[in-house]
Amino acid sequence: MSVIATAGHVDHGKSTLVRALTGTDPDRWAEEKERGLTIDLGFANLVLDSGQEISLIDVPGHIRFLRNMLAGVGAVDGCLFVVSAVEGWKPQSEEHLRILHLLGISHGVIALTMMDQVDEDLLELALLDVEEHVEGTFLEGSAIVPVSAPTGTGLDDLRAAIESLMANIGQTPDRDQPRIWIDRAFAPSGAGTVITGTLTGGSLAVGDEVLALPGEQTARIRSLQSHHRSIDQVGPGNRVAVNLTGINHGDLARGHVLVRQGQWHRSKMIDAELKVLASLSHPVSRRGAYAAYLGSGEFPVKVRVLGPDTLKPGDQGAIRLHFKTTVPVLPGDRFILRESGRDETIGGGQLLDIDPRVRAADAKPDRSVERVIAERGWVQVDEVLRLTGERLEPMIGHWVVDPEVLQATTSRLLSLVGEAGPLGLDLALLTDQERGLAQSLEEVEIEAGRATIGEPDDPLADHPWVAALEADPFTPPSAEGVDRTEIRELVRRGTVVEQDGVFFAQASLLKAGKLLAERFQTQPDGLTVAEVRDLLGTTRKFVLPLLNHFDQTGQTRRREDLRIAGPRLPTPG
Ligand SMILES: Nc1nc2c(ncn2[C@@H]2O[C@H](COP(=O)(O)OP(=O)(O)OP(=O)(O)O)[C@@H](O)[C@H]2O)c(=O)[nH]1
Ligand SMILES: [Mg+2]
Repeated sequence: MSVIATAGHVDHGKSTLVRALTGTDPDRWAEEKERGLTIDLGFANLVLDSGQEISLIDVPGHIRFLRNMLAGVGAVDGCLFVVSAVEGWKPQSEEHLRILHLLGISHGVIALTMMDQVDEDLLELALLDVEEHVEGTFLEGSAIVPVSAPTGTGLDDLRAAIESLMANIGQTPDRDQPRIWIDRAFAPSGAGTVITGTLTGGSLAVGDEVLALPGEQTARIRSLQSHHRSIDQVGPGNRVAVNLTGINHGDLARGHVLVRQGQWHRSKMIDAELKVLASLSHPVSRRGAYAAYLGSGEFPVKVRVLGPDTLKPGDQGAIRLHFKTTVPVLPGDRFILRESGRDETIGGGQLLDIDPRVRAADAKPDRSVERVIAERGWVQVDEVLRLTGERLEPMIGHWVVDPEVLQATTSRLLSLVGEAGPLGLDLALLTDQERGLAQSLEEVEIEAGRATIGEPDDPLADHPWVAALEADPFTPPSAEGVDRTEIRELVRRGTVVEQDGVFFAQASLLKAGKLLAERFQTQPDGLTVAEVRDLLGTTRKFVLPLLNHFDQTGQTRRREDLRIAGPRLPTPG
């Protein structure tokens, strides 16, 4: 489903056309205004021949109600542009067209109304007049359909033109980030609080909790209506009436917003692109009282031109907007800028950076997600969604990180863990980001909440020569054929011990020590070399260097021909 707004000069027949097309008379709102309803915007459903149903928003054409017109066109997919064949192109035809263009609307059909009031020649002139005025705009090439509301002439053609227009309008994107700019809030008797607006960005369902902004109040959806039918759930791109519990209708108004909790950044300062109307008679500077029109809202703002001091008519540049209240927005949202004092439309464009970090003098706003990440270093993906509308895959934990910052954090973390030594670094001392990073780095090992630099793969682990030494512990094989550097390293580490040209595995020496200790328990006065040789089942060739080693390391002591236990002898067994 889609939403289309009328546009055009006052009294050119917009409301009459809506009534003729839909059977709904926008005038009936007048009566409802007496009961506290607004009548500035009218709403009607148009059922096309295909059965497709679209919502029509009827806007006022009078310049005095331009702000209501702006509230009506903030979230529409296309326009039904109305020009009277009697009066032709008028100032509000021009202004409405400019506004629709600045809002990024790119689809429309043109109805040339009151064809019953002109002859064929005048109708032809009016048609050429319109064609000329829309040249170079998004309406160039759009269908121009002459109609007469009272006689019904042309209405079928107009419906057909709207039908083919709808075929060109894409689906409203569903980012699971619903937002409704409220255009009406009221309290029908016995029904609590009801708001209406156009839902974009995602779906809402009965029972959902919503957040009302700027009041920051939560409420629950009691029921939903679209096209006057009750529904359980509604998708983006639809006009909706939402019945809310837990909130007073007096706390809600046009320009307020319903969103889901946690999904939206609230901005007070926004960098935006501004296209200045070429028809403006003066440059745009920081002086002046401005109003920004966003969604259905009108917001007083201060404007600072970024870069040059002023923007000339027809220029496109960047500005920084300062709001008095916060607004839930995303880059890409469109706005119109008006100067309140002179009551004139200045221009408009799209929001670029909804949370600028760089001071105005240096700001070069764009919609780049990379810039948003680079300016922050580490950003949680939920925050990226709030700041850009982009849902990124997290790189580490819940975070995405700028490549340079990642490198810097990685080397800092590695040296911290390295300095902590074999005891390791307490993970509790790290930030959430560093902890996530520690877990993701191959070099870092984590055990019991502490991070250490893991041993690199040891080429000397499970060395076959050491295995051979251990297999024959007291008659070990020689070092023949073993790489000399490897031998040196194994000796340096203490895995292998060299004594008098004989190599023993450290494990073998420990074994010998334990056997000796055991024997000394029954023979404390000492053992001869021959007795030790027999105990270990070896020969003099090996037992002499072994005992020399034991003497040197204090495991045995020499007493004449005997060896007795030394202070460093291992415990038996
Ligand atoms: N004869 C004739 N009269 C029309 C036609 N369309 C509108 N009118 C009359 O023109 C007058 C203005 O029509 P509206 O529909 O109120 O005009 P509008 O564009 O909605 O005006 P605003 O909402 O104030 O901008 C009304 O008296 C209508 O009856 C038409 O096709 N033929
Ligand atoms: Mg009207």
